[in-house]
Amino acid sequence: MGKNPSPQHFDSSNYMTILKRFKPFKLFEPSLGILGFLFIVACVIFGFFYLDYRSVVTGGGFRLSNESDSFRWLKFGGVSSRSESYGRKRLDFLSVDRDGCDVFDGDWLWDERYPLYESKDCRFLDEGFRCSENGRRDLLYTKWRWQPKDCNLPRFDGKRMLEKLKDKRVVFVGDSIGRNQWESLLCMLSSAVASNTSNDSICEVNGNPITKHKGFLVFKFWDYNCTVEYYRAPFLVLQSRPPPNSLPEIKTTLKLDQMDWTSLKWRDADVLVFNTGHWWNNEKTINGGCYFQEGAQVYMKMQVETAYRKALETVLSWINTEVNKTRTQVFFRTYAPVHFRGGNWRAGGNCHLETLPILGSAPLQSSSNWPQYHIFRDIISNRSFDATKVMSILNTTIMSSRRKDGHPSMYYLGPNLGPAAAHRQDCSHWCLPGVPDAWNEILYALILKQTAVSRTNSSSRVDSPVH
Ligand SMILES: *[C@@H]1O[C@H](CO)[C@@H](O)[C@H](O)[C@H]1NC(C)=O
Ligand SMILES: *[C@@H]1O[C@H](CO)[C@@H](O)[C@H](O)[C@H]1NC(C)=O
Ligand SMILES: *[C@@H]1O[C@H](CO)[C@@H](O)[C@H](O)[C@H]1NC(C)=O
Ligand SMILES: *[C@@H]1O[C@H](CO)[C@@H](O)[C@H](O)[C@H]1NC(C)=O
Ligand SMILES: *[C@@H]1O[C@H](CO)[C@@H](O)[C@H](O)[C@H]1NC(C)=O
Ligand SMILES: *[C@@H]1O[C@H](CO)[C@@H](O)[C@H](O)[C@H]1NC(C)=O
Ligand SMILES: *[C@@H]1O[C@H](CO)[C@@H](O)[C@H](O)[C@H]1NC(C)=O
Ligand SMILES: CC(=O)N[C@H]1CO[C@H](CO)[C@@H](O)[C@@H]1O
Repeated sequence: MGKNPSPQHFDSSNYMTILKRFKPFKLFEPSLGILGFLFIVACVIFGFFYLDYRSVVTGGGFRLSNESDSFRWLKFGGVSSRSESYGRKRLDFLSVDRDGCDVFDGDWLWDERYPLYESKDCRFLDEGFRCSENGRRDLLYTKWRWQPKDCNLPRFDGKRMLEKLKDKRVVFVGDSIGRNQWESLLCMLSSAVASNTSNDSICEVNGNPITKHKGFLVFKFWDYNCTVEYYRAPFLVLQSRPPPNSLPEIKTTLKLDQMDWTSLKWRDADVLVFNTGHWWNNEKTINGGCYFQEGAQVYMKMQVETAYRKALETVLSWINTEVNKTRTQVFFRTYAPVHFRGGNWRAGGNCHLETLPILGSAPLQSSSNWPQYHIFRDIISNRSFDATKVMSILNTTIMSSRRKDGHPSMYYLGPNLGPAAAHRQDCSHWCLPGVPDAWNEILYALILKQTAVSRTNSSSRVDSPVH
């Protein structure tokens, strides 16, 4: 494609002189003429395609900085079915109909403009997510952008998001993968206001440092009066002491019919992002003396899957009855897949040799690996309960399952402790910058979209202009 012959070599005067030189071949003259003409037409069409392709690539809110970018992009997106789908012009997600584009159906594309921030510039990150600082050498994993098949996401703009979130509370509730996503958003937003370092314009409202051991942390962007909060509630439902006179092996119980005790603190948030899943296994429950309880009854034999179902139903009906949908936008992020190869996390499973995502139509990891995802899908597909009325689903499981390259693997200890032993890898959390940034870019798009929809509906409400 780079050797595009320039059309002036084939202009008509050249063509005439060529014809004059080859007078003896008069017999072929008409066909030569037709051939020449066709060749010129082909060149012109080819030229148009080339230009059009560039305008497709540069249109729709995505501007690639220069030519080398688009070639690199081509190289990585070279599977033919993908090239076809990328030749089609996509609409902006914000301008298509509400159901016009499934942003979770797409592919990872190489993009030189990524990452959105560097971990060394972000003080909100746990050590465990700072992969490159902890010794991970390859940085390819920071360069992939999520591209939906049928539309373009808006490019993330931290200032614009903060303006939307002015005077608002954004709350993440869930396990440490939720924390992963929360820290990602803090970095994405803070890099937008990073020049205000003279005044500490972002801080934890109770003066707490970032540490894994705090049950909740509230960061405030002072210039926007916006807080971005994290509440640790890996099961979402309430874990507490067993009822009196319980069997001695019952150390704690999970009350499947009650929300986590912190729920009062975040019920009235403006944006709520839930996740759960990774703790719903025997290891983190029954094997540790944590049994399931409903009402006053503790079940000694209830399966984890059954308990998980019941807990999800509790969460959904709580959202349905307790959350003011006019005020609060609720998101539920689906299970984030793990990528242990050759065993689980205890049995020496690893992911440290993975440096590329699964691209294009390459086969995905079998989804039977994620019972948590399927149970969630089952529950929200209950017809008598319209989940979409209550919340938006951040359906990130499948897109993330392509990112076997995105985990800390051996690089979750601090820079001074060196890589962890090869049989002790973290293939559950995600390096930052990395995959959770893409979840947050989608969250950003959905928040902007929601505002756009409510603006078109209510004529009385005057929203701040969108830049
Ligand atoms: C093209 O982009 C690359 C990477 O983004 C950059 O290093 C290079 O300077 C750019 N070249 C031009 C001519 O803009
Ligand atoms: C999530 O996305 C996948 C892939 O696009 C799709 O097959 C699945 O139905 C979606 N699930 C939900 C709950 O939206
Ligand atoms: C900041 O936002 C909160 C709501 O989250 C609101 O109650 C409060 O009045 C706001 N403060 C200022 C100074 O605007
Ligand atoms: C820094 O803060 C001031 C006021 O607090 C604001 O006007 C300015 O836009 C901020 N700069 C950046 C880069 O966010
Ligand atoms: C729900 O929130 C809206 C907007 O904040 C408020 O006007 C309304 O009174 C609330 N409804 C209830 C039942 O609290
Ligand atoms: C579907 O939801 C309704 C109302 O929340 C509930 O009563 C019913 O048991 C659910 N059905 C299934 C199959 O889970
Ligand atoms: C918003 O408008 C859409 C169609 O324009 C309509 O279907 C929907 O019910 C409206 N929602 C509200 C809350 O008015
Ligand atoms: C001018 C200004 O934005 N001042 C803020 C500096 O940061 C503190 C909190 O650390 C705020 O209380 C001030 O309002």
